[in-house]
Amino acid sequence: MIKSKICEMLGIEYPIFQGGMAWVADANLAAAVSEGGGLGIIAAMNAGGDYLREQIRLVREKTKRPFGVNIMLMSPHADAAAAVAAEERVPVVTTGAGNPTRYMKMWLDAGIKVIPVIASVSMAKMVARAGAAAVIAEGQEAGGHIGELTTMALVPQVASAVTVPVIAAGGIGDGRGFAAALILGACGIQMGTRFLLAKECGVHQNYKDAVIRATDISTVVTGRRFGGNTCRCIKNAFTREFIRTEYAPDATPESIAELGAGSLRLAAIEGDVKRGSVMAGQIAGLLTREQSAAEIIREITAEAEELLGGVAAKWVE
Ligand code: TUI
Repeated sequence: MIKSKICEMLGIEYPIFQGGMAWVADANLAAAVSEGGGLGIIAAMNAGGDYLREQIRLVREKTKRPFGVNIMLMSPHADAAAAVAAEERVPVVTTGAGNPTRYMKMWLDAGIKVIPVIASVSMAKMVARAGAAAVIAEGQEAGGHIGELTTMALVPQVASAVTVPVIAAGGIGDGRGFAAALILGACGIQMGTRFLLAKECGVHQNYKDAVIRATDISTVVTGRRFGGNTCRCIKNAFTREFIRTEYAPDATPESIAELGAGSLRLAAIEGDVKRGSVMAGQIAGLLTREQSAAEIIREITAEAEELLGGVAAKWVE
């Protein structure tokens, strides 16, 4: 059994978080992951406060175990979602795609453990100073919105720079990645792409099939030219068109700002994996089948324990 200080802090069995994937991470998936002993996370995504409140109520009906809510800071409804998370006094808030410090006092006053996703040492230090309980260091192997650094380079630098626990994310899909993350100085992991293939994940079957078909070189990053909204997705007609448009000589940050609007919903809900945005991480090529969330958690923990052998004593209770 791999236990670490994050398990004790949050009251979870395994130090495994499920990424707060927009249009994917709903109460059903979050409850399955939490029931499986990890930390299930509901994505507030671009929805308003009412959607989030309903999902929180649903997850509480399905599990008595701890869960989290992810606030996507680029969302136009981030203020409303942040307020709902505080009102509902959810156990954990994770944040993504920005600087969460403006909300942190409100969450901390509500007794919430705040665990931001960060993509640099400076942001890790800033949120730790502001009272973060831990940080999720996410490398650019991850799917969706990403920073510049790789997991291999980011995790040890963050682990050396802050005293709060570090959760590694980006490119982790099995027990080898889990074990490697612990060796790099993390005390837990977050996975998104692997949980896309959880049986309890309600993303469209075409999306799951696209992840299963993916190879090591199937993903590409859109939005690199002007930065600000870099996003890793599986290559398709959508990404080809996006990249053609962003590298056109007359393109400007303003002219491409709206390019991705609605595209994730199109793939995740409608199942249009050609014209939609199929966000997934670079580890997609390793993944071959659907399993229950609990099986995923058990399997990668067993693999990591086997690999770590005696070294596991550092994490095992
Ligand atoms: O947030 C994510 N991944 C996401 S959010 C998302 S929703 C979306 N939909 C359409 C277009 C774009 C996004 C899809 N995937 N991951 C967490 C994450 N946060 N990765 C990187 C960061 C990050 C980057 C910069 C966190 C903080 C940060 O700070 C920069 C600053 O100075 O504000």
